[in-house]
Amino acid sequence: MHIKGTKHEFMKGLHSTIARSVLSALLVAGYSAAEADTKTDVLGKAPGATDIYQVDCYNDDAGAGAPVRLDFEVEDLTPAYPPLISVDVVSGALQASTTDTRDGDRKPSPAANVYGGAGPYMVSVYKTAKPTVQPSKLAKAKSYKETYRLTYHCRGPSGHAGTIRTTRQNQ
Ligand SMILES: [Ca+2]
Repeated sequence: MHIKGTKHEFMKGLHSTIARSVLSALLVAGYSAAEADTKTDVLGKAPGATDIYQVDCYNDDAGAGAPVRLDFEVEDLTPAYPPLISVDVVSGALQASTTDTRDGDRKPSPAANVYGGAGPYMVSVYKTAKPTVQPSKLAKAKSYKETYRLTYHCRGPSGHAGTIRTTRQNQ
């Protein structure tokens, strides 16, 4: 059983390595980098500091068709402080979130998406604490200023769809 599990983990790792290689190739080709939008900003010291953006997707008539979903991820940028950075996206009854669990490693959180069509998508970026932090020390562990880069990407059936971002709250 143990060997089987290890093999499974290995295959999972291999698949994600392949996925990363494909993504890198696309980035080198200027595909994803040119079409995804980013927003770099700061969350203040308050433990509950939250930045909220509204993202609306639309058919920009560039061939991708009507928008079907929003892809998103967040990267916790240096300097490395105790809080983790999470992003939560809601569109109607649909919701998804992702967290960058390693600060300053130049890698974003796992990508996530919400299939909310044109939206609007309410995108909240906020601080979370590592799971090992005791509840009584939660506020203190989150009371650091953090810099992040949010990446978001409206997509239609055939690729990039038009994207509009509006800041709703900046803390
Ligand atoms: Ca990271």
